[in-house]
Amino acid sequence: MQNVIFARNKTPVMKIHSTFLCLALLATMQFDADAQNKENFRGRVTIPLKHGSDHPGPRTDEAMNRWRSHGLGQFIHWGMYSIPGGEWNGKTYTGASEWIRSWKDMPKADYDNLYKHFNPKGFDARQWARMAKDMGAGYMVFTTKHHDGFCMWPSKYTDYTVANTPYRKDVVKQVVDAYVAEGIDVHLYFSVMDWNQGGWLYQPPKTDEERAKWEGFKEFTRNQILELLENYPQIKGLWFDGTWDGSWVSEYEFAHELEREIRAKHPDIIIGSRFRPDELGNRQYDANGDLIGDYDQSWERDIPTSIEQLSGNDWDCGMTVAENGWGYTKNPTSYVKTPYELISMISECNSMGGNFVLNFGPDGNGAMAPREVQIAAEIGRWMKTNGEAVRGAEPVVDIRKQGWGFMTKKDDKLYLHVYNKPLNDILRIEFGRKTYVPGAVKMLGGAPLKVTDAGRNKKNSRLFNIHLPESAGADGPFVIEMELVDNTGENDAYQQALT
Ligand code: JFZ
Repeated sequence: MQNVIFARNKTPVMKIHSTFLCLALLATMQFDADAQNKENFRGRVTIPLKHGSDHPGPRTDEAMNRWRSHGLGQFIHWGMYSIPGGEWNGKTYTGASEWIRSWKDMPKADYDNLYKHFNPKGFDARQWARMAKDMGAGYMVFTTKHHDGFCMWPSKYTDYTVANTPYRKDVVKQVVDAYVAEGIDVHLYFSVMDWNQGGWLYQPPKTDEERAKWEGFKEFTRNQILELLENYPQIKGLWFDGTWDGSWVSEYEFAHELEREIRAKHPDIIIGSRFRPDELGNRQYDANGDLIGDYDQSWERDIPTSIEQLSGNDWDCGMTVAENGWGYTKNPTSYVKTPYELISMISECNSMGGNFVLNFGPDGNGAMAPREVQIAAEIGRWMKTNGEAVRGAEPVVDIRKQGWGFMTKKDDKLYLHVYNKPLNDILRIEFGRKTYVPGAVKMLGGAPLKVTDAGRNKKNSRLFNIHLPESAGADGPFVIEMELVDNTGENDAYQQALT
């Protein structure tokens, strides 16, 4: 029997206490021998957990179906770090710009006084929302409080908020109202780690004094989260972050109780896998490999190589435009992705059932960076023609993946997202025996395409050639829509030579 339990292909769960493992092994030894021979047993140990996954398997309620259907979202990181934009005193910080406070070359006092200068004359939430709408985003995630602890809403529980800046107005409210008015769902980002509230600890408290402060911090965190729910009841989800340190990881019971409280107040709310650990210290996936929360939040700036890696779970992929950094960065020191690359990531994530959430970092004055405005416009242009292959589209698991790109589907429509156009202008598609044959085929936003029968292969799969016009792709990536016609009743097959 294997003793290492894999939460998913990527992360072996190592933090299983040995005493617990022994108990679990003893328990499994009492299994009837037949059970061990069952095909699906595969040596998996099921550990009884009080604070593991609350719903193994995806949620299927309307709110979750809606979230799943978005396909494309917008992330916005906006806070006091947007003022320096990755530079201070003429020096450039090569780390993520929203982490600049942790840089040795920026004095803490300088950072902690930035809020006194926050007066973003260029901030217009309705303009941001229109830009997101034109880009084709179905939802957005906004940073209410990042690790620095600065609150973009007038929280009652600290003075370190927008209410005490020259600007004074509630930023979160403006963002929520503007996006909701555009029909874009809003999720709020909230960092549990807080560098400003004096009670934050990295490790569990050791002294009485630390314990008292830490209890105060937990209450403060609970108050702020409930305050956000109370102030902005229109939100659809909470996107938690800063939950990786030992202090919070040891609070599995408190965090679980708080999650229950949030859900009781806001029954449809969507919460990702980053909020709370199980009682054995496993994060994202519990000791049994079941997802904690409603969707897998661990694919950050990363895309799975196959849908199997997701074990059927919902997921999102938060992506930065530069390689590193979410906040405004005057001069990125890392590679900046092109619109083409980002569009291909939309297709790639959607072909595996994930939402692609592209990050924007407006500057300290509230203006979107010109490079990001340009990217949003290019994506919007692509989405206008091809968005139906993203919004509400599902991954394809019963048609073999082919090298020209990615597939999604919706009802009886298959979408072929083409990124590698064959030099002969012939796109090959293979349908397994007794699955489908093509019906009408056309370019999204374009003309019908000719399809010819290309016979069968050794497996008796049916092959079809889609004939592309030479001009296809001249304008960027394109999507072919193909009606799928049921072919499960086919009787034809080649007699293969017996070998
Ligand atoms: C966190 C933040 O530190 C960062 O500034 C940004 O807000 C981002 C969205 O979230 O960074 C993380 C958190 C978790 C992982 C990676 C980066 N992770 O689980 O791989």
